[in-house]
Amino acid sequence: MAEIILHQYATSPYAEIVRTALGVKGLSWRRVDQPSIMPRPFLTPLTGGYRRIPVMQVGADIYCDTGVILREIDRRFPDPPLTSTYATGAVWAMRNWAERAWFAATVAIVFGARGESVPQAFIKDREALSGRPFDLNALKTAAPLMAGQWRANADIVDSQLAAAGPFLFGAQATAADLAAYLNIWFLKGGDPDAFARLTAGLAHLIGWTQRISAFGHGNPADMSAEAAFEIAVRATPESPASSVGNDAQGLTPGMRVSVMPDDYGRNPVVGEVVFVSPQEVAVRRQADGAGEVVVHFPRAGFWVTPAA
Ligand SMILES: N[C@@H](CCC(=O)N[C@@H](CS)C(=O)NCC(=O)O)C(=O)O
Repeated sequence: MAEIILHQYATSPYAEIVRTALGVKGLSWRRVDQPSIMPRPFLTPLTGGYRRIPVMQVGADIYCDTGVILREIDRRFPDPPLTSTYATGAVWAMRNWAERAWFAATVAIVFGARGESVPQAFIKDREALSGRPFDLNALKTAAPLMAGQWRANADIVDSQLAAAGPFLFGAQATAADLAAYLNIWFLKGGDPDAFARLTAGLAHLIGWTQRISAFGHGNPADMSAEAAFEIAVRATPESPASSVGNDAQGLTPGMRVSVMPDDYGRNPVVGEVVFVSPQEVAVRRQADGAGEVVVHFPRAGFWVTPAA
């Protein structure tokens, strides 16, 4: 089986979700360090324009967003599972909440605390990504309000752990645990004082944090971006599974569509649908210099529109 290649950078909190998933599974994988700002000349041609991190590559199949990456890792390596037999839907719902609603509070606190030390090039890059100015004063004003939000969200996790622990849905870590941990990892690294203050007294959450970090990252081996690109050049995309019918938007294989995130970094990726289900859409496209690739996206949080 082709190996897992993760395009990432060390300080990316979303990449930490995937690195930890690979740790939960005890997998060997290839780590490609990408710059934390654009350009990414050996990655963008493979995604077709999607610009966020992490991106997972398996041969000529490219997976964008942790939503589809976690599902795909679980499909390929089901043991131990990243879902729970009695709460599968709740696992994914909690994942979506943790990586969006809760993370918005985490980002505001961290950048409010560290804004002055953020390099100009990074600020310019993220302004282009979000389409909004990086307003340090607004972040500083928001930080105390967001502290209340952060604690409310952490308390949800703590109470769920008290009821169902040692992990959020029982004996094993799921996608929900990993996405919730994103907020812990980023706040702890970005503003340790706020982390100590906002987790004080949440004994279940603190114990759980240690259990998750103990999973580690599996066995990564470094690979250059050029070498990963060469792998895509030589590989053929895997044959897609059969699509699930009755799509909400009437999508079927063969349609030409454009896919983009609905929140930020709305760079459209255009291709021909090869697989569609309520949770995934995959499109075939010609990658500049790498031939045919198939790019996979989650449905939740992504817009699919007809393309010319
Ligand atoms: N919902 C996405 C969010 C990914 C995301 O926002 N990643 C950040 C880095 S942690 C990013 O891409 N920032 C801009 C960049 O690195 O280009 C996911 O789950 O993968």
